Amino acid sequence: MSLEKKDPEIFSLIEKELQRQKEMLDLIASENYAPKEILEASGSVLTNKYSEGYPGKRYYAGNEFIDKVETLAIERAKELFGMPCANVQAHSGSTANFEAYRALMKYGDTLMGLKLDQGGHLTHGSPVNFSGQIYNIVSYGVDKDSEQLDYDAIMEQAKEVKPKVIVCGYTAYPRTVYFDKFREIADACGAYLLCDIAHIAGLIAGGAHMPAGPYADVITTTTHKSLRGPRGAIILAKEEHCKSINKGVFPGSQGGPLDHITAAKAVCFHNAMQPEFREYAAQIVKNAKSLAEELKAKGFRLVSGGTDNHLVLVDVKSRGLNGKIAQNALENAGVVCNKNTIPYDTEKPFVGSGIRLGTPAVTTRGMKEDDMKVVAEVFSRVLESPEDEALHSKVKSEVAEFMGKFPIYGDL
Ligand code: DSN
Repeated sequence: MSLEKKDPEIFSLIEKELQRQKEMLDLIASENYAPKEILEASGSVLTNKYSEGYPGKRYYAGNEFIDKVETLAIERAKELFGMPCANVQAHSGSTANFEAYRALMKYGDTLMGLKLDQGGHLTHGSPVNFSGQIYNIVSYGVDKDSEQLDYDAIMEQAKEVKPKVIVCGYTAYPRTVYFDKFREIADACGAYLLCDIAHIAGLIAGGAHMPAGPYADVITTTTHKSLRGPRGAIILAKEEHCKSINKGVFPGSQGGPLDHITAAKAVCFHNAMQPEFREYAAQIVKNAKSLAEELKAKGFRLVSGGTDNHLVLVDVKSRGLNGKIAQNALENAGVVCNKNTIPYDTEKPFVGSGIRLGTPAVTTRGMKEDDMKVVAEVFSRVLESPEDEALHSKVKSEVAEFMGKFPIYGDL
């Protein structure tokens, strides 16, 4: 029996969500539209299987085909990111970081990551997260004037602190991450280098950002952001960490892997190896740069002055707003994005002085540089009148019409 007949309530909510996704302009830098083949694999009968363990060494029988699926995912991940070892069972980016830290550090060891309110992630040492509670955190920041990483200052700090692990890779940093410089820093203080490439994995896979593979000891990434795969994560590592990472994932912190998601990850890696994906990654960056220029032309101040990657961080405080007000007004006008702190923010994280915008999702829908003019115009119109509800609902209809030109999922 179909879902529609079995559970019409949930069916109808999924239908409504699909409609919302079709009509709204998604500028959330960490979101994307997984292609149909990814939905197909992740909605497959592989969800029925238990396969604790690894290919060839499972705790349950009946894993003949699951072994082949997981081996394919592992081999493709290694090839895509240029690392000798891959664990494709991590359920999420946060668990991947937890598992990677446990493989590299003892509890209480020192971890150096970027401050959360300057573009880091909760798992990079926030006091409200396990990372800030079980490791000794010494955070680094961005330079106050350039709002960019100051590699000399990080080097100095790292030499003094001597961390066991340095994390680089961010959630709200619009500039290139120079993994080679981080390698030098890690070598100078005897630290392991963990590159959390979740946001830019698709750019790296598509050749639009420098690779992390040649420099990292360990790489963690989600698979559903710019990489455009299923919701999940992987861990890549140098050979010497392979065993401890695998043991850390299973049995260290997880039980059975999600085999349907593993299959979808394998499909995602296959897609990311195709020439079209290189075009996609390049277009994400072109679109972000175009959006940045358009916003600047409309008088918005951008953190760090622009972008090198898929995201733009707009300082809305300089326009007399805060992130929360701006996010709500934009949502009412059919634009989904998120409030964000900006470096040296004086607002609380739930309010923030910034809005983070990203182009992976709109690029999947086929938008090009010229379309960013429309996006910037909508953004500007709404934020000029953040309390004008009549305007917001007018803009919402216009946005829905505009999005109709960039269909997703065709007949779905
Ligand atoms: N929640 C993700 C983001 O939006 O950047 C990070 O995990």
